Amino acid sequence: MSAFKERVFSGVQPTGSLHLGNYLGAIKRFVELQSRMDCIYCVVDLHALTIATPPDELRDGIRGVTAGFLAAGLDPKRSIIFNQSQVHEHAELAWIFSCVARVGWLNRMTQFKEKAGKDRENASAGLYTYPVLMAADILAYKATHVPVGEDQKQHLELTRDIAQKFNADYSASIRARGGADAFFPLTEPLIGGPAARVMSLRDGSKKMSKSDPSDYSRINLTDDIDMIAQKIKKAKTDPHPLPGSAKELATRPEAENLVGIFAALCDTTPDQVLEKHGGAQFSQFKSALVDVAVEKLGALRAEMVRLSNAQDHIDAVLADGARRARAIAHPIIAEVKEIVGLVSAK
Ligand code: AQP
Repeated sequence: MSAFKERVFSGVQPTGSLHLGNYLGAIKRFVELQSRMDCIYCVVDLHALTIATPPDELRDGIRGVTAGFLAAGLDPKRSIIFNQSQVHEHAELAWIFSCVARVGWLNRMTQFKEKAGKDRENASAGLYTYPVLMAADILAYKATHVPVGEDQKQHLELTRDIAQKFNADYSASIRARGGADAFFPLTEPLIGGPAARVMSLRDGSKKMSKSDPSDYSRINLTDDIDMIAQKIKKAKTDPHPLPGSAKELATRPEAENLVGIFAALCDTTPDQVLEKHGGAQFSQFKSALVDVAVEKLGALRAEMVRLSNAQDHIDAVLADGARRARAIAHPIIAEVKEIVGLVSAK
């Protein structure tokens, strides 16, 4: 049995508008977890600074993601909901971790390569060290479980590497304090289900993403019914009818994506979707998918719109969450400082 108390942590960047990939791959699963575990959900606004964002857009984005959390069903009484920059322990631990992580580890991060593109020399240093801050976000709470989409798997592995190296480098200091051998847990990623990687509606080989220049590549959680219907109807497909089993989707990325989205929205499996829709032409299947998407996302969108006029409420939720988050992170970081040999006022 692990010596660590089970605790969930995850974050979402306030860049651009939330989309179906963020919802099915992450936020919907946050909601499922809050009834069985202690959960901390963070709007990771410091991460958003890694790519230049106009200040007003960033402020709106922070409140917009918070509204998305609440509209999706996160309960601020049960879960801790806050924005990262209100808890300075994240940035403090990130610095200590940047002295634990190796440059060679960061050089292997594929997300940096994808986001920096060809102009790597001109990317911000923050974009390069982003996964170190992410490790600090998680370990500032000694979180044991992190629900994320598949794109974050490599960053979670780096978090485990940092925890392991910290535990090993400072093992004598950790033991001298009379605690367990390991100070940080080796956090488990919670990745899975039919929507662990929702793909672009325009190209089944690319993940659905906020930064895709084509708005038709994604369904935004703020899209209205007509827009959702239009985007699904225009989604790229192939000329064949749907097969009878999920195994037969392996070479058909666009079909696999739409079936996966259907399954995730209905809390079922791709095989069960195909039991009902196998043999259907895409025009028929897309109509059924529009009905499901509108039914499942309509109420969420309406609540997001309502909350967009409730800025004081959103800010109060974030302030209360930050206070509760700090109460957990502060003693952990104070102990880290002692372990590494920093002197603090008593
Ligand atoms: N397409 C996706 N399918 C499944 N899960 C996804 N996530 C993101 N895209 C998909 C998951 O959503 C959570 C929050 O993501 P984020 O905003 O923190 O970071 P991101 O991966 O950078 O999101 P985007 O939309 O792809 O933004 P850009 O375009 O800026 O790169 C994470 O758990 C992520 O796995």
